[in-house]
Amino acid sequence: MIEDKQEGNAQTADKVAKEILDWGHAHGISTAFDRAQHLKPCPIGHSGACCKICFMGPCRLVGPDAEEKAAGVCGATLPVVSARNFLRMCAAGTAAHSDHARDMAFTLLEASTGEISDIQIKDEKKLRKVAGILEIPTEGKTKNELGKEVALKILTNFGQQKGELSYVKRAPKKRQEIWRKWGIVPRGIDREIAEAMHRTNMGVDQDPENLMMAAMKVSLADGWGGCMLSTDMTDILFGTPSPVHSTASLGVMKTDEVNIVVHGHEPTLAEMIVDVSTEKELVDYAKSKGAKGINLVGMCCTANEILTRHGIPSAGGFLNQELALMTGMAEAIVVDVQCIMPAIGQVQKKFHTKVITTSYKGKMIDAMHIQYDEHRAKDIAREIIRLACDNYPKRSGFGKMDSAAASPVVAGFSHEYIAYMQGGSFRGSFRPLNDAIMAGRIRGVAALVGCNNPRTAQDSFFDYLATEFIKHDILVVSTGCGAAAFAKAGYMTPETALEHAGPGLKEVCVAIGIPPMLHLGSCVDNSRILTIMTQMTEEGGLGDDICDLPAIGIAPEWMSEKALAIGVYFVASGAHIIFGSESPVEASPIVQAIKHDLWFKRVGAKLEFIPDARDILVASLAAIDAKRDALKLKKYEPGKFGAERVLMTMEDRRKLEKETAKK
Ligand code: MSK
Repeated sequence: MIEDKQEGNAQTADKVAKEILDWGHAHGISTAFDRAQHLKPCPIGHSGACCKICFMGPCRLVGPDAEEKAAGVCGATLPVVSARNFLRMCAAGTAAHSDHARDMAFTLLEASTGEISDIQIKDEKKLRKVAGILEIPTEGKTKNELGKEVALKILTNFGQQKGELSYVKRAPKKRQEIWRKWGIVPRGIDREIAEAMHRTNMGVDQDPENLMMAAMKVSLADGWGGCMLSTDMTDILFGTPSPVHSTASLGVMKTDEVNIVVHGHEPTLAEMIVDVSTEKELVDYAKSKGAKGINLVGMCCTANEILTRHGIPSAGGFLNQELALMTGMAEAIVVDVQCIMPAIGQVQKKFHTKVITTSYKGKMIDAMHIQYDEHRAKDIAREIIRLACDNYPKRSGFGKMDSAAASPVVAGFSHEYIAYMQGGSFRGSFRPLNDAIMAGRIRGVAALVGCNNPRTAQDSFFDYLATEFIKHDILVVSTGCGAAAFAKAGYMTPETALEHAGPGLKEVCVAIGIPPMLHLGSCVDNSRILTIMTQMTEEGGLGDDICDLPAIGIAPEWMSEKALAIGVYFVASGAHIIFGSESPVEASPIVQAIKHDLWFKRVGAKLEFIPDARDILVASLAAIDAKRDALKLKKYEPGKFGAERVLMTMEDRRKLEKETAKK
C-alpha cells in the first residue's frame, strides 16, 4: 500500500471504503478521493508563497532567488509571507478547538445552574480534581455549586487580557520557564487569536522569527487552553472514558435498521441522541416504519467522543463521510461543526439521506437545519430521530448495501485510565511505563494522530507506521481520524499485540491486557497526550521535561488547520513532531530553518514535514533512539531487556483493590 501510494495508485487502505468507492465509480459518483486526483494543489499557495492578506494582491512570490529578491506590492518578502500564512493557520486551528471549548463551558455552566435540565454533571470526581487545579475551594460544595464556579473560571480563560492561562501550571516546571523566557505563555485564548490576526494584518509584524514565535504562543493557547479545557469539561459532563468494546468501519451500517450518522465535533447533541435512541417509544416508532430498530453510528471526532464513552460504533473518519451516504443506508447524517465536507450536501441529492445541520455556525445550502438548543436538548434529539425514522421507507435500494463486516475495537483510554491500568485505584501511576522504557522493553512512545487527506491513500501511512512501530516495541497512542483508521483496521484489540508487537511491547500489553495502540479520543483529546507526557516526566527516570522523553508525534495524513495548531503546541511543549506532507512553508528556507533549528534551540523540539512514510519511520526511530541515548538508557535491542519492576496484571490489581477495600 505504501508503494501504491508512492506511485499514486491507491485511494484507500480501508477495505470497506474501497468497496464503496469502487461501487461509486461504477455508478458515476465522484468523491473527494477523485477530486483530489483531478484538482492539483496550487504549488504557490501549497508552499506558502502566496499572499492574499490585502487587496493589492494576491501577490505570488516566485521565481529564481525568490527568497532574497521577490516581494509583494507592499514589499513583504517571502519569509514574511510564509510565516504570516503559517501563523494564520495556527490561529484558525486554535479558534476552532477553543470555540468548541467555549460552548462546552456554557453547557457546564447551564447544567450546573439548572438552566438546562437534560444534561447533568456525570463525573464529580473529575470535577473536584479540575476545581483543585483551578484553585477553587471544594470543601462543602455541592457538585452544581462547584460546576458553576469551574465553568465561570474557565470562561475567564477566554477573555483574560493579562497573566497566564490557568492550565499553564500543569506543564512541567522547566517547560513553563522556557515559555516565560521566550514570552510565549498565552494570556487569554481569545486575546492570542485576535493578536495573531492583528499581527498578520497588512503592515504589522514583518519579522519571520517573531511571527513564528507567535505561532507557538497562539497554539499553546490551543493545547493548554481550548483542547485541555474541552477534554476536562466533556469528561465532567459526560464521563471520563474507560475501555469499551465496539466496532468500526462503514460496515457498522445496518440494512434493516434506521441508521443515523452523527458527525462533527461537539459531543453535546450526540450525547443526547445516544441517550434517547433507546427509548421504547422511539424504537417502536422505527419499527412502525418497517425497521428492526435504531442504529446510531458516529463519524469523525463525534464518533470518537461517543465511541470512547458509550461504545457507539464508528463509521470512520473524515474521508468516510461521502461514503456513508453512498451506502444508501443512512437515513440521516447529523452534523454540527468542523470537518464537514460541503460535498455531502451534493451527494445527498442522489440518495434518500437527509443531511441535518444543527449549529447556526455551520449551515449548508442543501441541508435541512434543525437548530440545537440545549434548553430543549432531548426534544431536539427525539425530533431528529423521528425524522430519520420517517425517512427509512424512502430507501431506494440504490447504494452499496452489502459491505464487509466492521472490525472489533477496544477504545476509551483516558489518561486517568492509563494511570489506573498501571497499578489500580490506589497505586495508579506511570511508573511501570517509565520502567519498561528505561529497561528497553518498550523502546518509546509514538502518538499517531490527525486527519485523513485524500492526497494520501486513506489510512495507508497510519497503517504502515503503526504496524512498524509496534513491531519495533514502540507503544502507539492515537486520537482523531488516526484512531479511527486503526479501529477500522482492527488494530485496536489486545490480540494485535500477540500478532504484531515486538517481544517487549507484547509482554507489557499481555500483562496488563491492553492493545499496543491506544485510542485516546477526539482531536481535542490530544490534550490527554500532553497530560500523559507531563506525568511521565514527573514520574522520574526519563528526564525532567517533555523534550527529554523518548517519544515522537506524527500527523501523517493531516489536512486541517487544527492539526497544524496541535503540531505546533506539541513542539512548543517539547515534543518532536513530524507531519507527513510537503511543508506549508516550503518556499522559504528561512522559515523552514526557524521551525526546525531556531525552535529546537529555544524550546528543544522541532517540526518536520516528511512526505514519504518510510522516511518518517526512519526519522522517528532515530529520534526516539537519540532521546534514549541522551538519557543514557539501555540501548534498545529487541528481546533483550534490563531489570525492571514486575508489572501488575489485571488480576493482581483486583486482588490488591479488594484487600485495600477490606482494610
Ligand atoms: S476530525 S481535524 S479530520 S483528525 Fe477531528 Fe479528523 Fe482532522 Fe477533522
